[in-house]
Amino acid sequence: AREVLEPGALLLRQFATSSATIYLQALQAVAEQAPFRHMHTPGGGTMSAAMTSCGALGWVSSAQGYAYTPVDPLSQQPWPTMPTSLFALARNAAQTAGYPGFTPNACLLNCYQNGAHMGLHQDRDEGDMTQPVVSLSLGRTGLFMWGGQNRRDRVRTFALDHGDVLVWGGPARLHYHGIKGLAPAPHPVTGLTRYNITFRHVAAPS
Ligand code: MD5
Ligand code: FE
Repeated sequence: AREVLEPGALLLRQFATSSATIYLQALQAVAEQAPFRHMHTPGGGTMSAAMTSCGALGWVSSAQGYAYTPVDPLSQQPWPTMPTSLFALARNAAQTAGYPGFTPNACLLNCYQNGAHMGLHQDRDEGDMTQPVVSLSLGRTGLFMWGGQNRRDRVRTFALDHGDVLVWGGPARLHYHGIKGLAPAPHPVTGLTRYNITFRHVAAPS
């Protein structure tokens, strides 16, 4: 099923469900090389979602700020290669949503356990705003908050279930969004854990 949240933003419910086992295996393989970790924020806090990355560039947060880096600061090695199954899923979802030729080079993996959330924010570190962001939800249901171009705009909440894919671009690319929390019920495969994988095209720094 396709739900247009608003122009540029499409929710492809259950788009990834039939191959979800493959995506979860790919995620585990990435996490073996580059483990999930709780990053620090420029404001002095610690993120409640644990994160890691794969692909040419990984997103890192630290006391120094946010950045996309080619090297994992934990291992000082390049991030793991983006699994071809994940690249293909993202490209296929973007194409389905009307963004052909998506070439993600940064893949951020988020892991939410009880009590984890992600405050309202914009994704604005990518440099290239012409390509969409694609997000894949796996495991326990997350409560997704979705606002507008201004922080004070009205926020709606949607459940993001196992296998749901969001594609976000064009006029919606800079909308505020976040994760309020997790639904109470455990997931049959991942238990109390929710994973979210976002795919972006990050421009070379100029
Ligand atoms: C998550 N992740 O479920 C959330 C939401 C992030 C992030 O927000 O930056 O890692 S995934 C849905 C999403 C991703 C990127 C952009 C937008 C929504 N958006 O512009 O609304 O872990
Ligand atoms: Fe985001």
